[in-house]
Amino acid sequence: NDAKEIDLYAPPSPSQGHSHAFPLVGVIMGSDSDLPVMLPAARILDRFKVPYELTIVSAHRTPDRLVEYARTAASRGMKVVIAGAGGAAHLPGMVAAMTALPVIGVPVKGSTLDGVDSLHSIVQMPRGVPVATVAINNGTNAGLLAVRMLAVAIPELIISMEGYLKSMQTEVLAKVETLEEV
Ligand code: RP5
Repeated sequence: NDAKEIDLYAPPSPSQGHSHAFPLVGVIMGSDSDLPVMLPAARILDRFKVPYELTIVSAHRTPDRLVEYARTAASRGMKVVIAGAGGAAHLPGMVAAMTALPVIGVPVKGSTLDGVDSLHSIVQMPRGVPVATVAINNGTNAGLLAVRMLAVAIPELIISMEGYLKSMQTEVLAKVETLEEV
């Protein structure tokens, strides 16, 4: 399936697989074990036809790669970084410390502490260095928030997002009808 096709260890800007040559969004994660949570963010970007790259950047295991990634993200043309991490989740905050781009943090639920450790690590940023934090394991909302950020400068994305909201509404109302028939 999808998880197996992606080369998460590929260099930061390959023009192959799930990474576009000129990504507007960087989707990064601390470990390949975060992939099931981060893949929905990528799927949302696919849906809105937003070019992105997907890769591993570990704050603790690859600190030099983290610095390189964060310091060059803006000059490489990226507009938003989505960063997911579990446990002592320092990745989103450290990226935010080294780039002026908006950073969206995804707390990943680990095998212990239910992801609250990660949530607190990401959301409790010091004054001056914000990270927009979504709910635990909510890669989908991270993708949607990135699209909304890009939509500020890309009017077509506003139209697409309005369509997305409408389709959700239609879906829920169809369920309401089904339930009423029970
Ligand atoms: C974090 O440690 C990663 O983001 C991951 O959520 C967690 C565990 O990593 P693995 O031990 O599964 O590689 O850095």
